[in-house]
Amino acid sequence: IYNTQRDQVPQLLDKSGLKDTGPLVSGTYDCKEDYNGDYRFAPIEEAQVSRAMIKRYFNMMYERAISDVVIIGAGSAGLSCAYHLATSRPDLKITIIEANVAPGGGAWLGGQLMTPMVVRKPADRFLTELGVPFEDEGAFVVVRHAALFTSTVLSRVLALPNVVLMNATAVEDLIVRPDPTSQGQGQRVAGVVTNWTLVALNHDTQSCMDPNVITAPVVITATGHDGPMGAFSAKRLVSMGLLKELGNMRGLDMNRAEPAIVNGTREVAPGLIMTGMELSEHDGSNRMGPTFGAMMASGIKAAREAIRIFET
Ligand code: AHZ
Repeated sequence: IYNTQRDQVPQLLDKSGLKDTGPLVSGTYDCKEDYNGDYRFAPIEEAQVSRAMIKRYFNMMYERAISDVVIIGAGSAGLSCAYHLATSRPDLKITIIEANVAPGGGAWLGGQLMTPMVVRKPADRFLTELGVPFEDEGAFVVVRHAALFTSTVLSRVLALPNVVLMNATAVEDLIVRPDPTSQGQGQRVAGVVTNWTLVALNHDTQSCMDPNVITAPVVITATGHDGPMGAFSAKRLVSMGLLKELGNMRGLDMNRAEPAIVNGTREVAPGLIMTGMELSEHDGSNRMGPTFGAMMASGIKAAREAIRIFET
C-alpha cells in the first residue's frame, strides 16, 4: 500500500497531450491495495498506455531491424534453440518471429489433445536443465502437462535480455544475396521479410500490402511440418531454386524419426539452419507424432550450428 495523498496526483500529460511529463514517482498517487471495498489504482491517462507500448515496441523493431540471428517459429524446436543459443551466446541479438498470437506451436498438448508429454532419453536432460519436473518411466520420461514444458521454456526465453519475440508476425519471405563463397553462382539467406500475420493472411483480399525486413547473418527456421503456414522455408527454398524438391514428411516411425531430425539438423542453405519438423518436409523423413525429445535436441543442435557459424 502506497502512502498517498490525493492532492499530489501529478499532471500526466501536458495540455497539448503531445509530451510526457516523465516517469511518475511512487508515493504521489492515490492508490491503495484494499480488498475490503476501497481498492484504488494509481491514476493514468489513456495516451500513456499507448505510449508505454508504442515506444517500447517500435524501439524494439528499430533495434532488431538488424539482428544477429532470426528464429522463425516459436514451437518446441524454435524455443529450445532460442534458450540454448541465448544462454550460450548472450552477446547475440536473437529475434524470434512467430506467426501465431500464442507462441508454443504444437507443444501445448501431448497426443490426441491429451495433456501428458513424452520425452525419450537422453533429451530429458534439457527438462532437468530447465527445471521441468517429470516422471521417469525408464527409456522415457513424462511431463505431467505439456504446457508445463512449453510455459517454462517460453518464460525462460522471454526473460533473457538478448531475446525478443514478435508474435502475431509472419515471415513472408527470405532475404537472399549472392553468396560470396560461391563465385557468384549461389545465394545465401541474409534475413527475413515480415508482415503482421493478419495482413499476411489477407494478401488475396487487398491490393499490395508491402512487408518489412529484418537482416541477420544467420536465420534458423523452425516452422514445423506442412500446414497453413508450416514448412514455410523448405517450400520457399524450392520456389527460389535453392532446393530441387521437397522430400515430404513420411509416415510415423518414432525410432527412425527422432534421430533423423536431430542428426539432420543443419545449415540447409548458406545462412539458413533448419530445425524441428520442418526438416521432415525438407528431407523426407518420418514423423514421430507425440514424442518431443527430438524437438528439444534438434533445437539445441541448431543453436550449436549457429554458434559454429559465428565462430568460423
Ligand atoms: O505458428 C507456427 C508454430 O508456432 C510457426 N510458424 C510457421 N510458419 C511461420 C512463418 N512465420 C512465423 N512463416 C511461423 N512463424 O512455427 C511454429 C512451428 O511449431 P511446431 O510446434 O509446429 O513445430 P516444431 O517443429 O517446433 O514441433 C513439431 C512437433 C510435432 S511432431 C509432429 C508429428 O510427428 O506429427 N507434430 C508436431 C506438432
